[in-house]
Amino acid sequence: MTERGEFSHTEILSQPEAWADALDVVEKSRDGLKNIFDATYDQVVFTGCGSTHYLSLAAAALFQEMTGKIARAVPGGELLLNSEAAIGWNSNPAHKTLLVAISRSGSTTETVRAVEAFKQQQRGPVLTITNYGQEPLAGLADVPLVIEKGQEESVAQTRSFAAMYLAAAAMTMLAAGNETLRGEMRKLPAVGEKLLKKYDALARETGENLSFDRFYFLGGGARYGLACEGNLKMKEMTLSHSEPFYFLEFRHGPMSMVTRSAVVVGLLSEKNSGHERTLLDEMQAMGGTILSLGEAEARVTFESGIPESARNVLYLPVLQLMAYYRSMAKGLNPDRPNNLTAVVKLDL
Ligand code: F1P
Repeated sequence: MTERGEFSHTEILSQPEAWADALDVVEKSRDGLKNIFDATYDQVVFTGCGSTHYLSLAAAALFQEMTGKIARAVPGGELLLNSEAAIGWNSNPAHKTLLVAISRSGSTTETVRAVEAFKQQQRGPVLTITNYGQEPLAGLADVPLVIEKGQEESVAQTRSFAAMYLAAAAMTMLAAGNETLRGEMRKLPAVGEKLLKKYDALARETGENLSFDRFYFLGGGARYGLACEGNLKMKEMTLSHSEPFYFLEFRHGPMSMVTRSAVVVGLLSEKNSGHERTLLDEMQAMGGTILSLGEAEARVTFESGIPESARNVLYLPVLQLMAYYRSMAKGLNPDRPNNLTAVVKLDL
């Protein structure tokens, strides 16, 4: 019999191993991936549900930034039910779309059915990123990326998400022909280990402070999707009000919600940190508690020495730990969130 929260805690702390596995999987699949990326396609669509939709948001932004190709994220349910609005070009079969389907389980109904329809309509090649290679999704891919070390018992995704994100980021560097950055990513597991140890106390102190009743996660560019995931962890694991925003968007209304019981989490970039820090200072002046994360001069400081576009996974561990500690402090079980199952199966 496992203790309440034991799976989540173990999985969060062990995730650097899963990160290394993700990088190995991309390396082993590099020839198959290069064939796909060297072929012609007009756009890339990343799809997933829940956490893996948020992963898709982060991956699409990074892919677009690194390759210059049009890339976007579409939830699996939208790709299945509103494909014309989601990716268009039904009317012009000449346009090719590269579909990257992401799913921890590899069996979420919307994602699997959307990929089946995409293939049936012969819209283009399919890549998948998953943790369970025996489930349907992997079998639908031209090149399946299966990160077994990311498998987990907890319903809330933690190490699975970070590992799948790393695979997507490493695949992106391959597509961009940037082997230097893909090589730099090999340093990430060691930095992840360091962050999990160095900031465990901070994550615990913030997580266990139940005077906080609302959490806002701010991020820009490829960091916005990760801000969305931090928001979902807070909802799933702790049943707390939380919301993600693009950094500067927060001023345009939502900041009215900042009170002394609010935590504003800033996923600081390197190039825009001036604007971002100014906004966080304003929120602090309103009484909010600030938690900034970034490479330097932040409450959680990575000091990784890794270039910005290769290190975004580093925002995740402390945010996952904070949600875990809050869940435990509230007497909840982060392994089994309210009303949730590990996989959503529908009779569509
Ligand atoms: C997708 C998902 C998770 C969510 C919950 C239910 O699963 O919606 O994002 O946190 O666990 O399933 P998957 O397609 O990534 O397996």
